[in-house]
Amino acid sequence: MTHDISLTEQARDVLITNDRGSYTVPTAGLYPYQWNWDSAVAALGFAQFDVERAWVELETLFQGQWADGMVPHILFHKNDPGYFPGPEVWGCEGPIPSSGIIQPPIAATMAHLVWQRDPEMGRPRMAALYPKMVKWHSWIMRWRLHRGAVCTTHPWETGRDNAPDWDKTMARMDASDVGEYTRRDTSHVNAEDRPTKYDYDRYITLVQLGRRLNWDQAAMLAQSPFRVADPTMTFTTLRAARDLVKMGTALGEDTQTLEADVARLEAGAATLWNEELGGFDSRDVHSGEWAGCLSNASYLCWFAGVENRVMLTKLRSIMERVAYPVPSNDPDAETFDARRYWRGPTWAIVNMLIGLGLADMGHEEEATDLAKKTAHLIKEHGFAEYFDPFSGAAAGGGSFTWTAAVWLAWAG
Ligand code: 2M8
Repeated sequence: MTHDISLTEQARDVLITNDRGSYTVPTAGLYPYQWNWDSAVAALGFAQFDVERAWVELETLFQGQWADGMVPHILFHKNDPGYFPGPEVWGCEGPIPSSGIIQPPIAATMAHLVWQRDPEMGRPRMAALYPKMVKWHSWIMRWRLHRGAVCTTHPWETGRDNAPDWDKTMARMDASDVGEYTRRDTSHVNAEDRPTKYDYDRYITLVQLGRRLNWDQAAMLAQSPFRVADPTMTFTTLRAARDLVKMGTALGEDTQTLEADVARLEAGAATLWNEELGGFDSRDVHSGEWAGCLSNASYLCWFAGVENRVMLTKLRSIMERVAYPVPSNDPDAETFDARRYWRGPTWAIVNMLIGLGLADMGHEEEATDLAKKTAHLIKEHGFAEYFDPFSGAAAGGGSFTWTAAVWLAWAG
């Protein structure tokens, strides 16, 4: 118990150390800016001991919202040469220098949870934030749907950068004109734990294309080779729609459009079911081809309020097969790599989203088991960015905001 109390203090310290005043960086050095879904989780972490600071985090994120409603994946508040690609590569013109893509829209869900910590104090803050969250949601519904599932236009948008989900799509891309550039990530952490140069060439090529097209969604829809309907974007958007309905109802707003969105997204989620794989999968919109990947995002179905017995059986099995579930890739897959970022390692943030969903859908036993195993992982191996699912060894950056926030809000 004493041990847990000290870990809670350490987790708070991680958040406070990564706090830059009105926003939180994922970790000093490697990620010196405000990342969208990291920040949403940071808000939930702060809400456990400083609700006011939690609201500020979300408000700062939405200060970066573009006029059309898009909320960028990175806000470059203060230039830092330690990260590539920086604002000069993206060439965006939002209210705060930013990237031109999004990230999984979990901010609405996190805002809903933050509000629950102190409903009275939070009411005016929520009233001000709500229309902005609805505007971002509408932007996603307008630009990113394919058969009701939500598409990603860049691997970075899903937050699962080098997941094998994108391998086939990336293999069809030509990145020969990318030119010279210097990565910064591999000067902060072990290159073996990071995406490869092959991947990076394609990430940067897509940034260059977006910039050339002035981040115009209609032009990108017509011209980008990368458009994949995926479980991360679809399940988090569906969950956001449900939470927006709840928040809107509590605020006395008309939620009819959002309710219709829920129905469209539910139908879209069903289109991600790959019968052959027996799981929720990513699907390339251009080729119609399945990725054939069972990832940790496949298990976000419950988070989205989607029940599935086959996935539950698979979850129970993976919880037995690896010491520290849920791995970001199926350990039996050829592409599995226990250390390389989103191709195998376990991520506390995704575990929390899966666990919240399991609890909501009445799977208490699995939810508790996952929270306990995540707590054990953090106790033994610290607030790392991610972990080897078999040994638990820490990987990537240390003193990581979302791992600390997960400890405070869910696992600890
Ligand atoms: C990772 O992504 C960034 C690009 O957005 C990177 O590697 O440079 C991912 O793990 C992503 O999910 C996360 O939000 C970000 C910051 O923690 O790092």
